[in-house]
Amino acid sequence: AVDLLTFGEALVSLRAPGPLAAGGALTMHLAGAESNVAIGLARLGHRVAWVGRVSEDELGEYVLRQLRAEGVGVDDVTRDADRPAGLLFLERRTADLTRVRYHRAGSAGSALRVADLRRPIGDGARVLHLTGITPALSDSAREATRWAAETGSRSGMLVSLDVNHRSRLWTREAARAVLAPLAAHASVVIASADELDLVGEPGSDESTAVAGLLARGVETVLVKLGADGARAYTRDGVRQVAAVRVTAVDTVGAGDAFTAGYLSGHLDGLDLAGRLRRAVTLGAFAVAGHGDWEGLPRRDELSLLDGHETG
Ligand code: CKP
Ligand code: MG
Repeated sequence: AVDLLTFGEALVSLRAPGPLAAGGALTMHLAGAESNVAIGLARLGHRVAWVGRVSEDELGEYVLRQLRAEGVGVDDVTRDADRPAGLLFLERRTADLTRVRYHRAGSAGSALRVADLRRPIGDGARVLHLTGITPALSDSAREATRWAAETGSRSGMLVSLDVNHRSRLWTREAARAVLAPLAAHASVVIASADELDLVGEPGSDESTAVAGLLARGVETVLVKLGADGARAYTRDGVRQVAAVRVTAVDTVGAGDAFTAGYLSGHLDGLDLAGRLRRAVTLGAFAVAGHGDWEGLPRRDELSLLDGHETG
């Protein structure tokens, strides 16, 4: 069994240097929150598998090549001959202001279904990582995510859920109706501060939302605060960690890097402080480089930012 299993939609991201409407050369990248997490862990030497549906054409081939090149297992990926690759056009205006346009409705990735997950989930994994993006893609992807969360937690995997609300895919109300029940199957819930009420009661503040999650059996709630670091809540209380200070050039992918760092620390048996330190370290690498995951460290590079102050 692998260390970490994750599934979702990997996208072909076309990045513009400035406003999309101004044209210019687009560069091609692999995107997708779950594949970002998978790559982050694979770079650190963990055994990782990603599952999803990719198009039968050269764009699907590109997605698989990138994942293989990063050491992510793709044995259970399904090639979908009937549907196109999901695309994302991204224009970056400042380091932390990006606009995305999806062309993913009806894509191969959105056709994910329970049958695609039976074998890999049956094979087991120490950690099963899900995001709130996948259930927004289609009815079958929503059912697949629900099934995976339930089956994974029942069979003793550590289930982690990154809320990752995408307002271009669904409303907060629609997301809450799906994600709040999903969170009850998770051991680790990861959210930015403005996403917390999507896994709790509408309008609930941080402490109420966290208390609700802990009462429903979640062990750790991680609240990402961007340049301010993160807070981790457990039954034992709350612990705050500062971000590692770097010059940010591109914040997309920071959340996925944070998640990869936290889960890597878990797999290595680190205590909460060590897991959080690795999480903010990977977050810093992600924002310091361009692209969602290209700048993420290999294991021998983890200490590169050690001299950088936090706070
Ligand atoms: O929350 P993050 O900035 O870490 O996530 C970025 C990813 O999957 C990006 O790769 C994009 O493709 C997406 O989130 C998405 O579907 O929006
Ligand atoms: Mg995110």
